[in-house]
Amino acid sequence: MKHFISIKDVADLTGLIKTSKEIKQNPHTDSELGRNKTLGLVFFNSSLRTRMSTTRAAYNLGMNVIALNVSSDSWQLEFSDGIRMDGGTAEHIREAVPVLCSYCDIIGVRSFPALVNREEDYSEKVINSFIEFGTCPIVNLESATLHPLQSFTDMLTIEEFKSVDRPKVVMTWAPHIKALPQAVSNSFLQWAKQMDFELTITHPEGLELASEFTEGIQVEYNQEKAFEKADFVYVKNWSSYQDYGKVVGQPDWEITLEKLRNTNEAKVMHCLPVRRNVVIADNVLDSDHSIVIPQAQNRLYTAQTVLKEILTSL
Ligand code: AN0
Ligand code: CP
Repeated sequence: MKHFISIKDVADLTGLIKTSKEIKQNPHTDSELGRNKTLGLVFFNSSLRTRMSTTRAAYNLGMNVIALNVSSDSWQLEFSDGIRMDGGTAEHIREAVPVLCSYCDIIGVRSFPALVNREEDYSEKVINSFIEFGTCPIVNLESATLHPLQSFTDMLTIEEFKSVDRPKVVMTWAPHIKALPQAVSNSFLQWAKQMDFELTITHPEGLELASEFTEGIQVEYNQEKAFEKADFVYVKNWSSYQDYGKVVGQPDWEITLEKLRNTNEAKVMHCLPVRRNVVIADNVLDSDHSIVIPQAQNRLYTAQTVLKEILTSL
């Protein structure tokens, strides 16, 4: 594996999931693989899971890790070409990335969308600049439109918790007070499509995601109907794609225990962080339905799998 940007960088998904299960059983088998190699983690936005799990994964492989919080620690970076840099930006991405690559063997990048200009966000300017100007492998730690480390984790988690060969997996929109990216949802669909799932999306009308991600997947606007016999309920808020970045209310779409009664004792998943009693009710998060903690724990093993794949092909 050269870069890890999306599912398109995965040649063998079944094999990748198998490797992550092996790493989970024996996380210290490859503790020499990354000896004298350094992972750089570049954060344009906040993180708890991605930062900690990727760091721990790198340590399990014997790597060194350096993290940079761009917004608070570093220079404000310029991405536009041919401009006179007499404003707020002090360093151009054309210098910053090659310099970072001269210190690091692999670089992970987290950069959320601005949620103002759809075309600009969906052009993936930030992560593509790291690929274009970098000389080392790049790992997507959640870009403007995709979060592949999360999705890989979600597939591993469903594989572990499923009780039937072909589970019914329902991805549901849920309310939130802020404008959130579509990245987790887009990416979940990209990965889930490759699995043997009965896959359904449910959301209020008008909250359709980009058709490139939803093509071929059943959309059910009635949440109650969508939940019938579900084995997994995957919960995520996203801001509007059509009316780009708009926050949609709909508090009645919150996931409550009552709503799970016609499911097949569904396991409830969420990438976290989750706002309690806005997105998911306490009585769900504190019940046996919730698998959000083992799901988050799996971030460690999938991150380690991706780093191992890249280290092996350096
Ligand atoms: C982010 C999102 O929705 O993409 C990160 C999730 C992993 N969530 C928030 O900003 C709350
Ligand atoms: N799920 C996830 O990526 O969490 P963080 O934003 O805390 O990294």
